[in-house]
Amino acid sequence: MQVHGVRRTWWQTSGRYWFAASVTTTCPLTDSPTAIRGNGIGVRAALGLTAGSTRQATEYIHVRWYGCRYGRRYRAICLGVTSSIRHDLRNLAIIAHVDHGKTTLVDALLKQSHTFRENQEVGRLIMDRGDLEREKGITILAKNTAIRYGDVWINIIDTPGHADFGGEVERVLNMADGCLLLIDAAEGPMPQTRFVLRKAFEVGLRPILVINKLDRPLADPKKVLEAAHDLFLELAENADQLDIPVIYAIASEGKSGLEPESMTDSLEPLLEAIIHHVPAPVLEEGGFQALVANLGWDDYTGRLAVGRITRGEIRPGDTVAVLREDGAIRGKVAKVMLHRGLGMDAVDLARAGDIVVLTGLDDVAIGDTLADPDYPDPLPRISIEEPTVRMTFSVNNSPFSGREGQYSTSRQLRARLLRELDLNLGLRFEETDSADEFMVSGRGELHLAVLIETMRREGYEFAVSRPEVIVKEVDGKKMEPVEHLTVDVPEEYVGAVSEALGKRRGDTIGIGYEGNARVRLEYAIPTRGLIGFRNAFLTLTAGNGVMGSLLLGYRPWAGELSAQRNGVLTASQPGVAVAYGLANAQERGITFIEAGEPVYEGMIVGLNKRGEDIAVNVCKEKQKTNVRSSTSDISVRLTPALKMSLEQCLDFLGDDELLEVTPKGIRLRKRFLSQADRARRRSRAAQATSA
Ligand SMILES: Nc1nc2c(ncn2[C@@H]2O[C@H](COP(=O)(O)OP(=O)(O)OP(=O)(O)O)[C@@H](O)[C@H]2O)c(=O)[nH]1
Ligand SMILES: [Mg+2]
Repeated sequence: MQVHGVRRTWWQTSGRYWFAASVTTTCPLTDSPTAIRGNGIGVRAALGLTAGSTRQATEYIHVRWYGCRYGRRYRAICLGVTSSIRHDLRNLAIIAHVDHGKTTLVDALLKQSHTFRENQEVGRLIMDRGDLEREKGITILAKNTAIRYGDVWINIIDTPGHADFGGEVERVLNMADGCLLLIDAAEGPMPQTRFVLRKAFEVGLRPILVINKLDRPLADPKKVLEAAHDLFLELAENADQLDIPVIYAIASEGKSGLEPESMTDSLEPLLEAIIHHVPAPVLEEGGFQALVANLGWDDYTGRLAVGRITRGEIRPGDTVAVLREDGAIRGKVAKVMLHRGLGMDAVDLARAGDIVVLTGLDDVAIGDTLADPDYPDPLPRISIEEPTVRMTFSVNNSPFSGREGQYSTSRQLRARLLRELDLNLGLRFEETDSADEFMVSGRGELHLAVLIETMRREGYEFAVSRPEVIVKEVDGKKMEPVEHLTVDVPEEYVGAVSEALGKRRGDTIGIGYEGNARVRLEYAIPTRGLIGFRNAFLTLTAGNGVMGSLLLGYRPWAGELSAQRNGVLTASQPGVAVAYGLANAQERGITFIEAGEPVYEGMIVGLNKRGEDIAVNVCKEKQKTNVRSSTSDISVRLTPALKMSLEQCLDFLGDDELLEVTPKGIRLRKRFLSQADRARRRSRAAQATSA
């Protein structure tokens, strides 16, 4: 029989298994949707199923439960019957705000499922394999793994929690049937908790709530549970989603429990909850169909396409239709692989429900449907929220161009950016009037900074402009993105943080005392005002604050922000910086370069104490005289240069400035390098405004 649009829920009560689904077909046994009162046995009897236990019988029944428990009674409508359930499989996504412990929990699950040899040294945050992920200690890309628990393979998708990588979460949720929503027991729900929960509900998932980090001194699991319930009430799209299983955990120690007071030394309670609450996939029959949710690369086999099979089955050698945005093509599958632990195993057959990795399909993009050529039914493409921040990527035209990078031409830069679009769904690319400059938009500064750093390490050199928010015009009105910012700080920093946010045009929308002398402030603030705020916030709170933000939408332009930065010191001529020249520059402000570094005219070498830009000669040597004075031999004492990270440099950039990025390093510079050029531009701009 044909079953469309199945949403399934399994749960267990009093030792019985229940299965619910909303299906838009008629039950062939009853001929029409039938209201059935009673427990599983009643359901079975009403459908005329006689043999087997409750569990076996209900496997075959699609029912839509409406209402809820009345003591131990249930109400349900039977909507359809299907052939089989994949009891051997669960597909699970792990979602949360940044740093609430997702990857640490996956570590513990991998270790406790004996994925590694007894004495194998595997380290921490095993899934964060990217160099940048390891350096920054955050997850950037969503990744799959699979563990075995009893007879069941649990496919786990670890997702990033940082708001800038929200696109990754949206991309992979359609592979899962259920999710773990982690919340830090001390911090409680944060903005990204709301975002990911909303996304999970949108695709119909019923989360298991995991209150993690119970060992933290400020942990208050009761309060966090209440806050989580409020969030569920606010966001749930149907009553089913309010029936929340809760597990308490200390991911870093691999412990979990049903109550904070009864923690066990293993993740068994969590694994049991996964088995019972995450719906087992339905083995849907029919022509093969899978949505490509990820792409990978293997040096031996080439392009890897990753996706969940929604219908039918696939074997090596099968021909599939690749339903692309611009039409269908055909491809032959070489290898069929399934995730097993951290690796993949080649198999002879994969069936509906499996998250499969296919090789042999070269022309495939994320969002394409792979289908049986005889039944080429496309699945909806993955939709991703729009970017809010953009910057230009241009060919490096500084005097040092071509010296430090392997790839520096406009053609190479363009090809690399276009390649990125295949994988990085939250990113947009536009040509500009200049052939040497491209506009790249992303979900936030960090999203773009990660791309810049990745390209730099691959050998590219280029220049980027200051990140700016994407402004829209609606009914002739200028609108800008505004975010809901939540900051959690110790009381003594509230004054400084509110002042800084006020200057950035933040409007307070809430304030709450959290206990333990901590305060939670909530603001509506233009995304513009948040650019560069993360660094300022770390300094203001001496690293004791937590912040997170979530896009609220577009609101009318809030007006200009007051100037955030002083003028800069630029090099007045090319050469090599020397101590004497730098010492002179340090009388004017803070310097960014050390003696011995080559400079060019227009390169930014420091920050002025005052508002205007000035040119300084950092290459100037002390006049040599024949007269030896008592002080001439005393070497100049220099304050060490202030070295800024890539993200700090992006925050620092002014409108008329660029960041030169090469595999060897990064340099701040003026867009127009010669002083004469800049003076001419300034006077032209002044004329234009006065005209
Ligand atoms: N005290 C305590 N710390 C924990 C626990 N679980 C994780 N952590 C710590 O929290 C930090 C963040 O953990 P991750 O697992 O990287 O968090 P994440 O949710 O994967 O973070 P993103 O992927 O960047 O969103 C790490 O320093 C962990 O050691 C826990 O149960 N207790
Ligand atoms: Mg992580």
